[in-house]
Order: sequence, then structure tokens, then C-alpha cells
Amino acid sequence: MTDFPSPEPLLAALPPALRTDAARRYAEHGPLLYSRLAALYGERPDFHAWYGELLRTIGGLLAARPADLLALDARRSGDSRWFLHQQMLGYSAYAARFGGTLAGVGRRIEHLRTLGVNYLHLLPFLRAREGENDGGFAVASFSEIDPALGTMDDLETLCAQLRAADISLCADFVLNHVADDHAWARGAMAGDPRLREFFHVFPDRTMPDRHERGLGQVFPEAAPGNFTFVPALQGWVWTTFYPFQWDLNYANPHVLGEIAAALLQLANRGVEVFRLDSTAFLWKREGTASMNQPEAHALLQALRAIAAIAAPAVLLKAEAIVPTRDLPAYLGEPGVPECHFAYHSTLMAASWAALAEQDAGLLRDVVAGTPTPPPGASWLTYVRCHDDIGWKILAAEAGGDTERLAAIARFFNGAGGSFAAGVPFQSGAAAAVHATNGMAAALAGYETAAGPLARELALRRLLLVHGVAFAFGGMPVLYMGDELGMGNDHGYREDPQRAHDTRWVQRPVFDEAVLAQRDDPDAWTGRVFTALRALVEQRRRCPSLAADVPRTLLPTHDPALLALARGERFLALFNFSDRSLTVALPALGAGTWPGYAGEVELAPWDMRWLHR
Ligand code: OTU
Repeated sequence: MTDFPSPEPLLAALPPALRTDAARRYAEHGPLLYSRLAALYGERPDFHAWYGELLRTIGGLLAARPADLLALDARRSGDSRWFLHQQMLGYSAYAARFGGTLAGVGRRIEHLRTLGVNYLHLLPFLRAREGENDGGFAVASFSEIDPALGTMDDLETLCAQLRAADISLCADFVLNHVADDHAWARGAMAGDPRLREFFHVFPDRTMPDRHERGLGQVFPEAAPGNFTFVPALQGWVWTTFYPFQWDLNYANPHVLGEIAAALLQLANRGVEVFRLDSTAFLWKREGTASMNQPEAHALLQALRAIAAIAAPAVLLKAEAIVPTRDLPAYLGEPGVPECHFAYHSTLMAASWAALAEQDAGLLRDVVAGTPTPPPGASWLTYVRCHDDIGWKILAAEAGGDTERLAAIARFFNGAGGSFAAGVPFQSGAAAAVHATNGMAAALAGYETAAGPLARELALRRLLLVHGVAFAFGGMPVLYMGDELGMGNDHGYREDPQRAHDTRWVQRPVFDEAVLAQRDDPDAWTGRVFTALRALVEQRRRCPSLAADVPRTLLPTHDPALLALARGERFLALFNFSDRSLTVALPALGAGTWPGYAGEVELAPWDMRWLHR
């Protein structure tokens, strides 16, 4: 690479103490950064000028990084495995619903610590669009906090408070689209040609119609189609999600430059992890579904290199809700790092499917289809989140049997005497497969439970799906309220801005009255919390459950059984059925386990973790 540009623009603004480190990091990550950006944008006549400008921006942001965060950078560089330890436990919440404000979130630290959490993912807290805003996922400004939640100073304070309690803050970073009232969109509508280029705008339906042939639908009922006509643009703008969320045009390098700077600015406030929203959609290509394109990965690799140079403590987390075979690419490969974490969405969906089918077949296929991440990367495992469970991502494991997936969806929506009390999402037609919403407790059978025995079974099912997320290998993230067994919240139906979006059924307000029962052994809440807390503790004490210990799927004789080994010293058995199972360990090829004379008895919906 004879024309590999000099790091001078990066280093120019740096004090001598930072120059050496920055030069070393640029020597390590610069070649990949440059090669990815040259591949994406190298044909443009202004490429080299733009690249120099990008380095200058990154250097300026590194120069502005506060001393405590530089110290964090140094600490984390000395322990690149820190987020792979089995002590890592995440928690995800809306700031408004969890603590009222950012300052209120700080007052929940005791609860997080009691649970064993050291990673807090707050859903979007930046200033969002006026009116309907998709739960904050229509961002109007990357440099302002939602005024109802506080200020940038409050964010800094919260980050510092969390860091002092050994909790890393993860912020949602919505980089696929911005709100239609973001300054870039407003400028485009006002006729600024430079800002029009920030979006995919088409003068007529010719190109939108051609793209539509390959595209899917994320919100087929509330927001059908992927393009929205905007009179002020005299054209159609690409809107994968709601019409008020305009997809950014990453074929334009200035978009990437702005987004990278916005990310580093938040990192300089103390955000340690970025949940990169909707990463699968970043690059569009006619004739495809415009998901998982190689250029989307090149963009993520470039962002990773930028963070590694200017804020090395920062971790990136990919949110790509895609089939199992498309997930590993988001973690990169040896020598080509991409995101540190990726959501394991099919593991999540298949765990629930196993409860519905009383058959762990889909789940076993997902496990078998999941490769070990490259060094320094990890799965993010979870049971529920603020979004729906989309059943179609299991299509490959189900062999294209959509009726099978539709039956799972019906089950969770409560059909045929099912224990589940979920709510369909974007699938009014009875035959439609789309997705299900609901709090974990409601999906596991708590709401339909008529007596103590039924409640006991609901608790076991809740622990079973959490057990998979805890034992699989990766960092588990609990979803706010699930740790207390909170139920569905139907209040959104009264709010015209939210009534059409049933995901709000699982976005309740964190309830003080429920929290007060956390340690009550006779209350449902106390039982859920105590049992989950015990599972967290068991995991913390078991080094075999670190993210980078190899996983083996053991052959089982019963379709309802999942048997998962981690390394040589840990075995987990899960009974996804309402029958009792006797598991002969020799038949699994699992050898001998102290305390078990060759057999393990599993009660209905029970699991067992064996260590040696
Ligand atoms: C993400 O999700 C967010 O998690 C959603 O809350 C947002 O609505 C959406 O992006 C737009 O910002 O496909 O991979 O409920 O699974 O919208 C990205 C459907 C996504 C979500 C889907 C999603």
C-alpha cells in the first residue's frame, strides 16, 4: 500500500503524551480502516481529502477525551478479555420507565448491584422526534439528551456513578436512520443539496419499485412499504421502519464521518458500549433484501477501527435480527474485528419455540449452527427485550415450514389452552406468522396460572429459558421487570401514539410496589428474583461459563431434552416438556459426574447444571 496515508492529521492536535499511543494504535488499526474506506469510497475524487479530514476529526476527539476515560482506555487495553468473564451480566431498560430520568436511573444502582449486574443498556435517551418516535428510535439530535430525561451533564454524572459501581453503560446508537425532524432531514427538505445526499431520495417510483421486489417488511401493518413520499423533497425517501425514520445513505462518506464523530462524542461523556441498532440494513443493493450486505460489514469494521484508535475502552454491539447463518459475520473473523458482541436472536426465539413445541429441535439446530466467535468477541444472549420475538428468523431451522412457525406464534398468543399470554405483533391475519410480544413471565405462563402448582411450572419455564441464555456462552442481558416476574402492561392501548404498537405491552413502568416484594419468599416476585439471583451466583462461580470456553451440543434420546456441555467440567440439562425425564448420562457420552450415579431425574420443565 504505497499511498497509505500518513497519520499526521490524526496526531496533529494531540499532546505528546497521547501521540505515542495514538500512533501505535493507528499502526495497528489504520491499515484495516483505510482499506475498508478505500473500498467503499476510494473512487470518489475527494476521497483522500475526506480521509485526512476524518483522521483530523478523530484526533480532535481523542484530544478532548477526559482523563478518567483515558485511564479506562489504558486499563481495558491491559485486559482484552474483561467482557468475556462469566461474571458479566447485563440489564436492559428504558431510562424513563426504569428510573423516570437519568438521575433516577442512578438511584437504581443498588437494585442492579444486588442482582449482580455490571452492564446497563439504556434504550434511546437522546432527543427524539416530537410526537410519535418509535420509543426513541427516531433520533432528532445526537448531541442532546431527551429533555424529559435530563441533560448531557446528567449523562456524564450517571456514567461516572455507574463506573464507580463497576457497571458499564451501554447506549443505544441508532445509526441506520434519523428522525424526519433531525437537522439533516430538515435541511434536505429546505433544499440543501448536500443534506439531500445524506438520504436515499428518488424522484419517482421507478427505483423504489425495483428495490421493493427484494425487500421485506419490518412493520407490515403500521408502516407497509419501505419508501415514503415527502412533498418537500419532491421525492420518495427510503424508510425501512416507520415513515418518520429516514434511512441514512452510507454510500456518502460524509454520513459515516458524522456518525463516527457522534459516537466518539458520546464515548467522551462516558458511554462504554454502543448498541448499534439495525446494523443489518446499513447498505442497500438492488436485487437483494438490502440486509447483511458486505458493505454493511465494511462500515462496521471501519467504525470498530475508529473506536479502537480514539476510544479503545469502547465496545460495539451489533443488533442484527437475522437468521443464524448471518449472525457470525457481525463478530468479524480473526484479524478482522467487527463488533465485540452480537445479539443471538435465533437462540432467543428458539428457546421460546422449544417451550411451545415441547421439543428442543429448533433450539438444538440453532446451537449446532452457531460457531465459536473469534477471539475477543462474544454472543449477547437474552430471553426478552423491548422488541417483539419475530418467528420468521427461525425459517431455516424450521426447513421453511411456515405453518410450524405460525403454530408457535398462535401458541404464544394464547390459542388452544396454551399457558402463554402473549400479544401478536403486526400480524392481524390469523395465518400470519410475524411476531409475538409479552413480558417473559406472561409468555412462561404466570398470567394464566390458576394456583400454586401452575405458578411453580411458570417459574420453572422462566428459569429454563434464562438458563439457556446463562449457560450458552456469551453475556446474558436481563430485560427490565423480568427479574421480578412483572406481567404485561396493557396501558399503551389508551395512548393514541402507542396503541398500534403492541411492543409496549413489555415496556412497563418499574414498579416500586413490586420491587418491595423482591425479597419476600412467599410472593411471586420474591420467588422469581431469588431463583434468578441464585442462577446468577451459580454462573459467577463457574469459570466454565466464561464466553470463550468451547461449547458442545450432546446427542439426546428425548426430543424435549437439550444437553449442553461447556469445556470438560460443566454440563447443563434442560427438560422442555411437562413430563418427567430420566437422563442416562452415559448415553449422552458425558462421562461421570460426582453425585450422579449415571442418571439425572428432571421434573417437568426443570433444568440441572452439573460441575466437576
Ligand atoms: C430495532 O429493531 C429496534 O430494536 C426497534 O425498537 C426499532 O423499532 C427499530 O430497530 C428501528 O429503529 O429489525 O435489526 O420490532 O425487531 O424493528 C433491527 C421489530 C430491527 C424489531 C426491528 C429491529
